Amino acid sequence: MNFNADDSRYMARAIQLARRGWFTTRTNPRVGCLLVKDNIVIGQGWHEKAGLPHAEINAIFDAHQQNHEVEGATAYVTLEPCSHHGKTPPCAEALVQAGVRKVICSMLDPNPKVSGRGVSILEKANIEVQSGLMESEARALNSGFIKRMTTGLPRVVAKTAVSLDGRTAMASGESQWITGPEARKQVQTLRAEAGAILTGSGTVLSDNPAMNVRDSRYLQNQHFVQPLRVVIDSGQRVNPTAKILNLDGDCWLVNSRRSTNDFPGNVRQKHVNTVKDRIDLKALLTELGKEGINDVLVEAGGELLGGFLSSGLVDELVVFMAPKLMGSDARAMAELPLVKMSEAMNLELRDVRQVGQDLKLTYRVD
Ligand code: AOF
Ligand code: ZN
Repeated sequence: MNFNADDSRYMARAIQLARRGWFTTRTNPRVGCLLVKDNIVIGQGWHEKAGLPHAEINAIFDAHQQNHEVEGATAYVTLEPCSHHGKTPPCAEALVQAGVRKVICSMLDPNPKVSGRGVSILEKANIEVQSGLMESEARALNSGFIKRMTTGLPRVVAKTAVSLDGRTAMASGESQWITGPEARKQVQTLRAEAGAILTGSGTVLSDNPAMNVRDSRYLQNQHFVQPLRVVIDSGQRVNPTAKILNLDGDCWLVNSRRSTNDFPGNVRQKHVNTVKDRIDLKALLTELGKEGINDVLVEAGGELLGGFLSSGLVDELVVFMAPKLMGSDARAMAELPLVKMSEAMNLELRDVRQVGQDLKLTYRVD
C-alpha cells in the first residue's frame, strides 16, 4: 500500500486518540478515528467504554458539532470499522451514510464477527479502503484483545516484587514492603489497565491485600470500572472477612467445589477443574476469556507464579527489583521444579527502567 507522510501523521494522531481510552474500553478494544478533508482535521473521536459509541461515530458527531460536512472526507481509523450489530450499530454503515470518500485503517478487526466484513461493506459502497498503516503501533494498543479474539485466552502479565537476591518474602511469609512507593504507584497503573487481577489464597492469608485500584488518577475517570478480582482458593482457606472479598467491584473465588461459607454479595464462587489438586489454570483463563477479560494481571506468590510460568501461560513478566538482600532462607520468586541448566526458563528482556530506588524489568515470556 502507498501511504504518504500526511497519512502517517494523521494515523499517529488517531493512535493517540485511541490511547485516551486506555483504562476504560475493556472488554472492547481501544480505537481512535480522525476525519480529514482538504488537509484539515474536521472531526476526531475515540472509543471510551463498552456500550458507548465507537470511535468512528464519535468522530462523525464531532465533525457535525463543528458544522463540518463529512461527505468526501478521509477517515483514519486504528481498527477496521465494525460490521455487526453489537451493543452499538455497525460503524462501516455509518461511514457509508456519512459519505466518506476513503477509509485508511491500521489493522483488520481480529473479532471473527467483523474481520474483513467491515472492509467489504465499505468497498461495496465504492469507498476506497487501505489497511496496514502503522499496524504494529495499532496492535500494541490492543494486545490483550487481539490475543483473546484469536485464542480465547486473555493476555497474562505477571508482576512480582523481589529483592536483589530474587526473594519475595521472608520464610514466615512476611513481604511488606519490598519495593518503594514509586514502584507501588506503578503497580496501580498495571492494575488499572487490567480487566482482572488474579492472586492466590497464600497471598490473601499472609498479606490480606486489597488488590484494587486506589490511585485517584484512575478513579476520577467517570468511565473507570474496578478490575475483576480473582482469588484462587482450592483449599478453601480464605475467610469471608478477607479484605479482597469486601471491596467495591466483582470478585471471583475460584475453587473446585462449593464452599458453604457465606461470602459477600459481590463474590461469585467459580468452579474450575483441578489437575493433581491444583486449579487448572488454563481452564480458569478460558473462563476469564469468555467473560470478556482481555488482560489479566497475576500478583501472586512463588507457588502460583511458578504454576503460571511452568504452564506457559504468562505473556509478560514485570519484576520490580529492590536494593535489598533478604537472605537464603527467604522465599524464591517462582517455584519451578527444575534440576538441570538445560531446563532453565529463558526470558527475553524488553525494557529496563529505574523507578525510585527500584528497577522495573519487563520480560517477554515465550
Ligand atoms: C469499531 N470502532 O471504536 C470499536 C470497535 O458491542 P459493541 O457494539 O460495542 O461492539 C464491540 C466490537 O466492535 C468489538 O469486539 C470490536 O470487534 C469492535 N470494536 N469497532 O469499529 C470502535 N471499539
Ligand atoms: Zn464500530
